[in-house]
Amino acid sequence: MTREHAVAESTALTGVQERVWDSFRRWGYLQANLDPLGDLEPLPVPELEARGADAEAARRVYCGTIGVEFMFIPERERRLWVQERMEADSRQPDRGRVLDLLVRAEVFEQVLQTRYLGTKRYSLEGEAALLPLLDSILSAAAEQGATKGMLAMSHRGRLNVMVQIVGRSAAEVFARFEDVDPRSTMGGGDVKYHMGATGNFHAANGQDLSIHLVSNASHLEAVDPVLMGRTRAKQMRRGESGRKQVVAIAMHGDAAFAGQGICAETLNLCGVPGFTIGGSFHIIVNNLIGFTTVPRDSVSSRFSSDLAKRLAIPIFHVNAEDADAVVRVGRIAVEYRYAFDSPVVIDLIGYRRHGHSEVDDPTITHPLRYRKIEAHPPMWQIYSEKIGADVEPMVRGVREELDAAQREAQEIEKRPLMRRLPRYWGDFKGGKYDASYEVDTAAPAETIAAIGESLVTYPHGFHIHPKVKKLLEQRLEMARGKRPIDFAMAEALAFGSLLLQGVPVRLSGQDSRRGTFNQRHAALIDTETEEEFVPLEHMAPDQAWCEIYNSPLSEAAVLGYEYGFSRDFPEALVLWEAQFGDFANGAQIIIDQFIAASEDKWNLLSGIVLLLPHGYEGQGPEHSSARVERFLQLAARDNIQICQPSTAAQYFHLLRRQAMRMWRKPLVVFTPKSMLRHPAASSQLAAFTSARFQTIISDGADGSAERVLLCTGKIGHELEAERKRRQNDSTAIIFLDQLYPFPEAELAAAMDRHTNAREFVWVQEEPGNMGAREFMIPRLERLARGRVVLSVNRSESASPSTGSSKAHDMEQKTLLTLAFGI
Ligand SMILES: Cc1ncc(C[n+]2csc(CCOP(=O)(O)OP(=O)(O)O)c2C)c(N)n1
Repeated sequence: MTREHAVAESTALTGVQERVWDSFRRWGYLQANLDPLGDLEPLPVPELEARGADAEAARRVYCGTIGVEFMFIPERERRLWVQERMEADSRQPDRGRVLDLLVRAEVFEQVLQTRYLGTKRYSLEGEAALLPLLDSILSAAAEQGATKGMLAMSHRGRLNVMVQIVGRSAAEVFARFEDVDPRSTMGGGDVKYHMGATGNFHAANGQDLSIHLVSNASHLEAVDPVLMGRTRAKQMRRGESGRKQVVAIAMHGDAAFAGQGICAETLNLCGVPGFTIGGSFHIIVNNLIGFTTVPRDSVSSRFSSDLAKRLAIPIFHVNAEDADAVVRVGRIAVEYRYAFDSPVVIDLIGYRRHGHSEVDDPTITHPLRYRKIEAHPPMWQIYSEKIGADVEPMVRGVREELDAAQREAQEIEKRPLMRRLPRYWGDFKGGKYDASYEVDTAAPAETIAAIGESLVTYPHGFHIHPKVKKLLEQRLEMARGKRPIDFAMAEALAFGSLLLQGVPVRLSGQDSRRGTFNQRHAALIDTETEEEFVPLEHMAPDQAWCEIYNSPLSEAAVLGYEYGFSRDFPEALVLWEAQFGDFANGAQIIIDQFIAASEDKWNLLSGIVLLLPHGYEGQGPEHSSARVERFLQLAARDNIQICQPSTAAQYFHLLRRQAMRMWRKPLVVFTPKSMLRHPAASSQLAAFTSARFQTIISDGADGSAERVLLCTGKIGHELEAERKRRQNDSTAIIFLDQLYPFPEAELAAAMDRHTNAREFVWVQEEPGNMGAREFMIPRLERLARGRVVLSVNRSESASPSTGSSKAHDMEQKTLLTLAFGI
């Protein structure tokens, strides 16, 4: 039956027949034959008890080896689309190609098993159909205009995918089992089944797709948003046709997909304009087990894929042992994605032939299932019997090929599987900081004035909010040097000047367009129409692109996404803003596993900027601290930059420095809240038109001070005010605007200039077990050359701050009193 035929027929169905078909369309997947081992039993569904020709026909379509969930999609057009595809005859795939991949998948694992017994490889056996599925998706995508596939997956089957899909040679992968010279990776690097890889995939139509398999952290699913952000960046680089050209395929474990919240967060990005990539493919490599835990204990519903039902996207369950069906589903998924710009989920249900890894014995926990698995033939055998192919010569051929590759592996150089970074990374550097990277970040006064004009310009007839109008008028005065420049204006000037220089800017965060503290106003809103206008997008015809988005209320997925974006747009200033820095720990995995460690593990750089509002202002334990201490603990070998600019001009230079230096390192910025508009933190125009970012700001350099207070951020301004109040002229204050890389030489010189000083006092708002104290004290002791080093801080505490604003005020007063030595 052709599709047209089916549709024509279905329009002629009677009401009763229509109801029968409808029941199967809606519930058929619950009785589909999805599990090769038969453990996933059909669910009794009264609606499917109908008998008769229509019921039988519908049962054949919807209760075979494909079960599809799509009737919950609100758009009728989409439901009909899936229905038509399902009810049409399927075309037979290239079975020779499918068999070849099935054989390659399993023989590859067997060769690894015999040659490297006792090593973990996370075999794909039992899910070998993943390869024909990927082949089907990539081949169909090539027909639709795709030129690049971005893949992300965890451990299971990764080595296999690297060879059969990414196109790396088996010898290269084997070489990693031969182990490397340990001196080349001491303290760094990563295990072989997490490394990224690039290569080429030969699609069935003869076209080559470039493939990139994203480097993976062990933390399951954390790579998902990174994949999406990277895909968006690569799409943007290709312009209009980018979405057509670059497709993302995320592979998930069944236990991980159900359990890890980041999957939900990432899926939720798919339709949001600032984050969409025109639909991603999500394959659940579903072996119905996670380590030793069966679905009963890892998911509260029947399918691990149920999470995806929060979105209006189709979910295809398919029995991995019916490779023809698997290939068909892959093709339908691609056509759906290209028709509707929508993600698609494919739940590939198979089994896991060995233990979690090959050194793990699964019969201890699941003796019955594993007895069944042991007696179960491999997929290629089942498929070759089904299609009547003489497979033995093929198996022999592949084995000989792999044996030769294994011999070659002992000889070849152990290079990373990334051929080389894309050309756009050519000019950028990682590694240790070098002063030669510094650039002049000042902007001419005319440029500042011109940006100021642009920032306050909006279309004729635009109804501006009176409060915003006033703010814009003030901004114009700031740009003309008639009033000190505050933090928000400094940021707009940094963005504006970079855009005019051709540096793109992308910022996302919760409520970032207006700004949590009503400070940014990146988008002006017409009070009559709610139309939006972003002045930074309209400064000059040849300016770079500017994207400032309100993000969904997620930290992990959004930061992961922006980190991913920064990986493929090194020339752009890419920023993620936390609503309050306190919430950044919702993205701790991304910070620990990617931002802090990716250069060390994978030699991959990023210039991502984290804007983390920080400061003790009596707003309670979760609106005070961005956890300075955590970032400092992550800092080593110049892997990240940790800064707290104390003035607006410092912020301006810091942002410009980040984009203009060729050194690409993540930058963590503790940004102000109450200081946003505070005169003490505002700067004169001259500080923008000259100078650059200063790692420390030191006063009292005449050497007369007896006591030197060292601090970072807001408390420094409070110390200055207190000093003034006390008319104290024997105390100097040094602000550390950069905590890491630690500005040792500058600080040592500043401290040495205080020849009369007897005490150096580290002053922080945070409790003693938090903040920069533990990082600073040993360093200050070294630089103090025998003079006394003290610290003033809140008492050690389990939570960052008090919940009482009055108690906060008292504590703050005490800090200031102690700082001045009473
Ligand atoms: C966030 C996180 N928690 C725990 C682990 C440890 N771990 C590694 S694999 C695994 C089981 C994963 O099961 P599943 O997602 O079904 O994938 P499979 O290994 O079966 O392919 C676990 C718990 C981890 N890597 N990451």
